Amino acid sequence: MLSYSSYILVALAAFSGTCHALSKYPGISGLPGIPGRDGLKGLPDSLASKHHNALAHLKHRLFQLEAVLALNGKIRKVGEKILASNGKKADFASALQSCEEAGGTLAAPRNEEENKAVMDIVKEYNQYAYLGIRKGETSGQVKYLDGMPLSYSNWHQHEPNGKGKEKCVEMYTDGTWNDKKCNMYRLTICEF
Ligand code: MMA
Ligand code: CA
Repeated sequence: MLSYSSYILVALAAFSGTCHALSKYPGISGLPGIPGRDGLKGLPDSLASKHHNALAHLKHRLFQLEAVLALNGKIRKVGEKILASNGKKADFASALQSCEEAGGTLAAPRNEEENKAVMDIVKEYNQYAYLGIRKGETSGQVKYLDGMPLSYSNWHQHEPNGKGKEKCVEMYTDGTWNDKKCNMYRLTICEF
């Protein structure tokens, strides 16, 4: 299933006409991976400036849309991340699946600012949430979903304490973390 963000990327890629160049140039439009005027090498000036204008227009429109979504409390922006919840409680696997189907993944705070942003959503729904963090199958080491070791944590006092039994991680309403069984119903919060 293609997510909305995939459609936008495909549209931008198709429009710029230089798909292979998407990651090569810094992009004066301010959108990472979208070529700026200098990235449109080989195109006639008239076409390149049209593309440049169109990208500037798209960037402005995206800025407006993000502002509307933030105003309506649908998204929360923190650094480069966008956080959002569907308001649903689910077990870990189902929560992760929902996030991935939307083109994101379960939120995993990498620093205090991100942890606070996730906590704000937890507080808004007054529901504990699963984080995009779990213990390795055999090692029991706590990792991000891509297998990398944790670089930031905010464990509640005396956590993690679940040994082999608690392989997932939930966030409490005070923003602290608890290792927890993966088959509970917890709020789904995704990052994009
Ligand atoms: C529960 C469970 C654990 C947590 C303790 C804290 C009794 O177990 O949520 O994961 O560590 O509470 O008291
Ligand atoms: Ca625990």
